[in-house]
Amino acid sequence: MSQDLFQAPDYYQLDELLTEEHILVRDAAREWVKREVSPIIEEAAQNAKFPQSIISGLAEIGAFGPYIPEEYGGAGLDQISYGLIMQEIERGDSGVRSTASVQSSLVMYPIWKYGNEAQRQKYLPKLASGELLGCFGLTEPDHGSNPGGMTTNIKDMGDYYLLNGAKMWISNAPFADVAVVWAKNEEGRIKGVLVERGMAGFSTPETHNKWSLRASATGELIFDNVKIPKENILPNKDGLGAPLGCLDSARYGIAWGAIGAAMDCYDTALRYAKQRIQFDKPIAGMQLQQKKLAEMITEITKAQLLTWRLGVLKNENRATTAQISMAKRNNVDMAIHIAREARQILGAMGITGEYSIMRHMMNLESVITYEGTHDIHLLITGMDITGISAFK
Ligand code: TGC
Ligand code: FAD
Repeated sequence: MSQDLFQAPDYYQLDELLTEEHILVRDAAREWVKREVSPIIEEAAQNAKFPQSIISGLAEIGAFGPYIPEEYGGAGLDQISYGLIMQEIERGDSGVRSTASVQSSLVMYPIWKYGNEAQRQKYLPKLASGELLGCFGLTEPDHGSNPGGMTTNIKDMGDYYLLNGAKMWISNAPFADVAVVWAKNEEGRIKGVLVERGMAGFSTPETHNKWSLRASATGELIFDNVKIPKENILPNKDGLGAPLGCLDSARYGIAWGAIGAAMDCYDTALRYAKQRIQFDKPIAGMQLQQKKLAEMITEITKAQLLTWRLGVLKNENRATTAQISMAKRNNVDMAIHIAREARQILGAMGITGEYSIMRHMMNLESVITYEGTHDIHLLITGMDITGISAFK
């Protein structure tokens, strides 16, 4: 990839809405991405290889459990800082942000919120430092948008549970040390189960041939009569609301992350358009290209405002699931449109790995599908404003 010359757009001077701490945290993540992610990410994506070397750096910038209390190894930051870290990481690559999202919101969050003190002490500090990596198993081969239909199950055997079933499309699965797995008990109630690598009957085959999120490892979780010690069940919440509560936190991070990908595409296209001469003048001077660039910065600015406000509500514990859905849906859609327009501004160069745009565009095809598809988030808004569910 060519040198990372990224300059973050801030058209409405939104930095003035941030605290000194927010800016410090954001700038540390921004510098780290420039130094450690940009130089290696294109090759990692081309080779479909997760760059393990960045794990310790992610931990150092506080990307593993930004809002988890410091007593458990987290960074003890607020929700806007968490969002800004996700924005900066996804500016580098959505797959790297995926690793951080899963670790923080889908593994550390449920252990912190639904686990007991022994589980928190055992796992959280090691997850925060990157010594342990985690994954989150909700989706199954036959249950994607409808996780409530899951068939993965636990059976009480007296001294232990027996876990059977399979999960699919699981980020970080191939190398995760611990999996937070959602399974039904004999009463049909969904429970959180902590499954550790090495347990007999547990395997994590990698999913190959992806054109998207190539720098993130995706895999299956297969449970064939896995003996689960009783102390590995999350005791403090069950039902579908438990995994959906984790998704609220991860979707919030994705809303911020998508802005990062969009900012990178816009910034790259703007710089290219100013330098690329056709018909004896920079293409940035052509009305059609200005329309694209002007619409991009407008959409980025609207998303920045929406998401900052959501962060304020989240800090006050007032952000609703439907508000988070709206931001995830809007921002990912905004980013994917910007990636497509930016790609066109670069002409043929836009399809190469010399620039980040095509990689962002392909990554965003996963981001618009995972953590609830574009359609599902629209239906969540529809249900919220009408009071009628259109899912079933
Ligand atoms: P429904 O009847 O609406 O709800 C069931 C129960 O859950 C409660 N609830 C929530 N609780 C907490 N937080 C939320 N966000 C909640 N949403 C709903 C609800 O109140 C109810 O509670 P109770 O006590 O009455 O039982 O459920 P439904 O079966 O109709 O489905 C609703 C639907 C479709 C919105 C939901 O299932 C959904 O969001 N589907 C999308 C699935 C999804 O997002 N999967 C993501 C998998 S993880 C992933 O993709 C990680 S990628 C990570 C990365 O790499 O970055
Ligand atoms: P389906 O649910 O089969 O949907 C197919 C289409 O039907 C979609 O367009 C959808 O919008 C539409 N549709 C479905 N239901 C309705 C409805 N009621 N009304 C209208 N339209 C509907 N999952 C995890 O648990 N953990 C992970 O770490 C994880 N990581 C992922 C990483 C990647 C790279 C990808 C691609 C996926 C990952 N997922 C993960 C899975 C992801 O959450 C699911 O793919 C997603 O929830 C959609 O499920 P599905 O693919 O089975 O699509």
